[in-house]
Amino acid sequence: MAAKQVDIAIVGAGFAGMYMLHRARGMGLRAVVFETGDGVGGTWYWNRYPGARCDVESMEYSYQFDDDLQQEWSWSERYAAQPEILRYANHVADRFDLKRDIRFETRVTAAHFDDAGGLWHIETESRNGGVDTIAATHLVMATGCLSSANVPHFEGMEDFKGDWHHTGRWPKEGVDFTGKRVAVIGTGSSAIQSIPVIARQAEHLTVFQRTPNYAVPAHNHPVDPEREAWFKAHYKELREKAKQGRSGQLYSVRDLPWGSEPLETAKAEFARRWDLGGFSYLGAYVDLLVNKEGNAVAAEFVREKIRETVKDPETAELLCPTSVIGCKRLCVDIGYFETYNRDNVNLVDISKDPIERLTEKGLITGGKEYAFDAIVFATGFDAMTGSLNRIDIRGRGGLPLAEKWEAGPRTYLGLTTVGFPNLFLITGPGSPSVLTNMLPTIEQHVDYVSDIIEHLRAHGQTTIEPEQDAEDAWVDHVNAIAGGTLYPSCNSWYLGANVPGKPRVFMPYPGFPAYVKKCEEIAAAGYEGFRLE
Ligand code: NA7
Repeated sequence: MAAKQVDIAIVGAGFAGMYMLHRARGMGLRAVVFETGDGVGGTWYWNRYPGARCDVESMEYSYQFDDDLQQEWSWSERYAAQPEILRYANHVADRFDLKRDIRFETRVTAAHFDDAGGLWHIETESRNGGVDTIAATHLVMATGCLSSANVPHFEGMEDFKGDWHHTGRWPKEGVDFTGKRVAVIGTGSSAIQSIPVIARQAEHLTVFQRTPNYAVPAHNHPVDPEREAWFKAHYKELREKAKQGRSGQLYSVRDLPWGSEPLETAKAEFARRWDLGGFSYLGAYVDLLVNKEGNAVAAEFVREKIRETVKDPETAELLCPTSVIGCKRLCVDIGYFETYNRDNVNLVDISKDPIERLTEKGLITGGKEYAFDAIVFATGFDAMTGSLNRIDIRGRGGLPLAEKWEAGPRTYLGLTTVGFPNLFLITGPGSPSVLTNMLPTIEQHVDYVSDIIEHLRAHGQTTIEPEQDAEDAWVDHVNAIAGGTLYPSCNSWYLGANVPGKPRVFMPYPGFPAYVKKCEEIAAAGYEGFRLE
């Protein structure tokens, strides 16, 4: 085998890329990982903004493929903060000696499938501008669902004399806001996490809100050593139990539909779950993302909490979301609404008067100029497809992936796409991905891809590609399932609605845990819906 040819090329050294590399090595494959950053961690490498934290509980947000690993690692808080998750990623990379096969500071710019040779030809560019190529039998896109920063293209961006940063591309050395007038644009999860922290440091903070968001309290606290010991003693059962839940997490989702209890009981259940904190709030009834009436009561309960918390009634009303609760990913906050009671924080509603432009001093909205020393764009990501479409990926006959997906992504199982043989998308569009706990979902996909590769080798085959019928049916199925829920009712990044010009298609598959069973059945039937050669 030539030095510039591998069995498997992996793009991205986040949790997906790292585990894929580990599995590939275990199968004796020659593998290489390309990573733009200078370290592992993916989303946790880039999202270093103040207050960045996982919204899945730390004891569940970890790998489970190695029992020694899960036994030896200790999380310090109920919800782990970014620096700790990044330390965990590095711990894993060092423990399994992964870094020697990761080419850091190397961006994959193109990947073209050669029909005749049956190989992927991959072009990379290193930070110093060096261009390189490599051929691979299998190409795994472990590029993450939230990796491509959505930086708005405001007129006058270059005129602004202060500093601006996007939360998803935060400088490694951190940003000191002491004594500064700061603007935060956006009120999604990143903003909701960073606003309380920035407010404590900055001289003044102005938040520009286009759409308010629902947030439930994290009630974060240090991990109790006794609970940790119990959890570790029962990891196997707990991990299995989590896999039966609709989001791959342990929080309880009651098997009760809305309307099965009197309204007062329902409100008491919402209050109980509010006090528990986190995503469990939406598990009060099994159908809260289907039943409009139940959803409206759950939403009103949160609005009441906002009105109770925020002292200025006008600000409180502006902070009250009106959409379906849960159709955007529910935010888990630490003191977000309370922050608006501070003297140095104010909220500007830009729902009717969008930001017109940036200026030398700050920005203009509603005909008024606001002056700042720093602007934070908490404006989210070109989710799920952004990090794929920005690479020049071409399949059979030179077809660009971005062209095939012009009207929205089309996949079979969210893992593969017709015309792109041996290309695997870890947690790709059309898979449960972001609607679940990403770590176990990543492991399920990586294990599935590994099984496919083993199967091909065992049968003397080299190529796998989905059948057109199977892909069409899967896309229809995902749309039908999503269409039967309240998810498509608001402008979320699940739908691509946050990126101007992006096709409005519900990208994740709201079908966990049935999805895993379906994958297993397909494999057991000799990879039904795939063509293996
Ligand atoms: P989100 O959830 O996409 O939030 C982005 C926010 O930025 C949201 O409030 C947007 O308002 C706002 N936004 C986006 N573009 C603009 C422009 N041009 N002008 C004003 N406001 C804008 O991203 P996050 O990073 O907070 O969270 C992403 C996920 O990471 C989250 O769901 C968790 O899973 C972790 P909009 O709502 O579109 O009106």
